[in-house]
Amino acid sequence: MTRKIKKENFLKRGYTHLESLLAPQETKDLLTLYDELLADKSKTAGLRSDLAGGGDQGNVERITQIMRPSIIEPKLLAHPAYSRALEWAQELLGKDIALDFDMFINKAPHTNTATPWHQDAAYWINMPDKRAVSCWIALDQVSEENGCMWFIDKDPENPIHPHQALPNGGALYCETDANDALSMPLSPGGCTFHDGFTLHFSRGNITSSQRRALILNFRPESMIQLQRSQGIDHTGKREFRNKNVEE
Ligand SMILES: O=C(O)CCC(=O)C(=O)O
Repeated sequence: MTRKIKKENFLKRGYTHLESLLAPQETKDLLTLYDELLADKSKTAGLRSDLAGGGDQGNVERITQIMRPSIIEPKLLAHPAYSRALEWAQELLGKDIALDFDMFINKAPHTNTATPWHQDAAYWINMPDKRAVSCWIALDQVSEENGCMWFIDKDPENPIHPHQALPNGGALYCETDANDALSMPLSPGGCTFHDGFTLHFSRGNITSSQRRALILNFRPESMIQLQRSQGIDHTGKREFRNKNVEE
């Protein structure tokens, strides 16, 4: 698939993928930084939680989320994942696109916990410029068995669904018909790109290894500034912030 077709797919369906954003050695280098933070609960405290809910109550983390890991480990920002994903994000949405935030999401072995269907825009304030793209980079081989991403084609008639939060500060979720959802297995270093309004989900990890992903979220620089002026820097607690989109 050419770059042009990937862009057309992204704009029409709300998602696309690359077999290889990163070379094998680049993926290994990134994993070294990733694993250090994943193992360090004290360094990541405050930015770390369980998307499944309940991680801060002494339970085993099932879906570990670390927000803004590059605040703790600035070396991440120099990794080619960031510059290459930005180049793609600008190609998909325009030259004014910049990095808003990064995050790690890991599904630990045998935790069998799905990330429920949701739209990322539900987490964000309602912004006048709605362009946004998340680059989800696989650091392991990802399959339906360990939690690869699934997508539903974007519906321009129904931009945002009502969302609710899982108990104990867990992920946001919404009701949807997932019959036409498509799974996106990837090799390490491959990635998907999805729009902020695209419905997505991943199954639980039923394998004996980790399912590690780095996620980079991009949007117009002016919208990043708007969020920061309202104190939104993606380090705080999860909330359904975009209730007014349909009004
Ligand atoms: O990694 C996952 O399971 C979910 C990722 C996700 O929801 C996202 O990147 O927006």
